[in-house]
Amino acid sequence: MQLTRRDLLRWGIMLGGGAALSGGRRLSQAANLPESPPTRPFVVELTKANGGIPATAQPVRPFATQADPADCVNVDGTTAFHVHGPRTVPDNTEFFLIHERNTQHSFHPDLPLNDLWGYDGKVPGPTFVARSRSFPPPGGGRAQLVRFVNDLVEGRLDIGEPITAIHRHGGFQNPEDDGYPLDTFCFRESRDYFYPNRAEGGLLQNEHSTMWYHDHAIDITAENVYRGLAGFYVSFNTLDTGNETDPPPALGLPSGDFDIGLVIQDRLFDRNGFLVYDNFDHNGFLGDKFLVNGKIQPFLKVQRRKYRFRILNGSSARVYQLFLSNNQPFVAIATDSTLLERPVTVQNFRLAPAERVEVVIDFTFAPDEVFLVNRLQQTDGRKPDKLVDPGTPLLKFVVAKNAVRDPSRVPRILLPVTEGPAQLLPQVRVQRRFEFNRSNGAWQINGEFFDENRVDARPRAGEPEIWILESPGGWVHPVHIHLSDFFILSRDGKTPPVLEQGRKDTVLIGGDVARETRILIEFQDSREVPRAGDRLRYVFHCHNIEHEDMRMMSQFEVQT
Ligand SMILES: [Cu+2]
Repeated sequence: MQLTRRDLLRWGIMLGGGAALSGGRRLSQAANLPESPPTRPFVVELTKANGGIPATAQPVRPFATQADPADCVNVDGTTAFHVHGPRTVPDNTEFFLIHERNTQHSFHPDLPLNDLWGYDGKVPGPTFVARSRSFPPPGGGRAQLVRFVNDLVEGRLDIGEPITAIHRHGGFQNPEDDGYPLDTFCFRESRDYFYPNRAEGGLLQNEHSTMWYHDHAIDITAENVYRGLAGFYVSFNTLDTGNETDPPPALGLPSGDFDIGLVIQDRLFDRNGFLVYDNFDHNGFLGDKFLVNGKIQPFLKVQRRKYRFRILNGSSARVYQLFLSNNQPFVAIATDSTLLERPVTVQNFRLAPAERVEVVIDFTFAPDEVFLVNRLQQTDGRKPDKLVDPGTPLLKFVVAKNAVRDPSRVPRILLPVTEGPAQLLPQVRVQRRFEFNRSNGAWQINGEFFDENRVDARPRAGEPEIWILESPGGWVHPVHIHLSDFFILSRDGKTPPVLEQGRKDTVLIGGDVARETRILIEFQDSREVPRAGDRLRYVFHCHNIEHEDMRMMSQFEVQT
């Protein structure tokens, strides 16, 4: 009989906390994992036709909203915590209907089709496009309501559990719409998620750009995401209009076919070419094949002009450091959900799980072939090993022969920051410390496993706080805090590097990065009508998803 992660959690953490996991070393011993079969690099093109460039989610006719399901039983025996009645939505809300379903997915022509799970049967899922209601672009901003329906069956891969919750990562949304890990829905059930699409605190500087949505079900997130449940959710506003021909003050960033999300993931396959996942690896699962938008080492045809790429690390545990093969720099314009105040030119950048960096690459004078290369070697979940040369090319850009007219621009100021650390620090009255550590083969924050009955912080809405995130054990942890973005104040007492000076929702701590990271965070009430006297519950956790599933997660309640 094979023990699954679910069994471990049932018999281990659920019954006895850490003690029952004292055999964790033996239990977590990695199985004898295969090496993936060879695949020819750069034979698959990223196209709209093959899903390598994800389709845009299309709205449907408005439908009656429904109450949240309450009876889906999680693998640890819990049921939903937030069970609300039908959502009341603003009049012009856009409605979407997305089925989570099995799909026969082609990673590569040298491998057989794999029975994955996709939103709308797509891997990655369709890209949602939102327009802010706080600062709408021409055309107006609208709230969105998405009904996700669970049509998943186990199928031909023993990966994941058909129990799902959806988190819009980086999104400013209400607790019942945030994919709180207990708030799941099972086979043939559905759940409505309301996305306000408003800027946190009503500030232009907090307008969101690149979010993503993915599964967040308690204890099984890693497997469910690994099997395909992830997609992009992008947002535009009065400055970032999504149309490069709009005159200033619109930013004029590359748009339309020249604005492309790229999600990078690693995967492992058995000798027959079927996806492998190791339930016993609680340190962080690593693959030896690299996907961009669900395809192994694909290529993308580009024109001789500027492109905006929204690059997301959708891997479980792997950290990347990305370079261009022609030594051309990247012009970074956003980190995580938010545009930077000013564009930053970098030769390379690090990308931890769940982080996003948006870059503009100008191919006008590029050679005919340019490769996006990962030069960071990583052999286990602890931390990356070192930079290597030449590294692994992930994606080949095939550059067209002739230059084209390029109306897009990268202005010197992208999103002015009016409430930065200088304005917020004098208001700070509360400081909290969170230590991320390993215990008996599982993962803890301040010496505790995630427990839905325990709340570890009660910040007040609108009152900025300093959180000190510490990883003393030498492991790296990409820490993600739901609801609100934050500023990184310091890395082991030093000013953070330039790409960490914008607003973030995920921060890599520990390892060679920094033992102690200080952040400045202020939570806001995301409800349509904020109300005093409530407690809004959200989680924060390690986004090395195996660590998250082995309970390196905690929760806070925003006091309104
Ligand atoms: Cu971790």
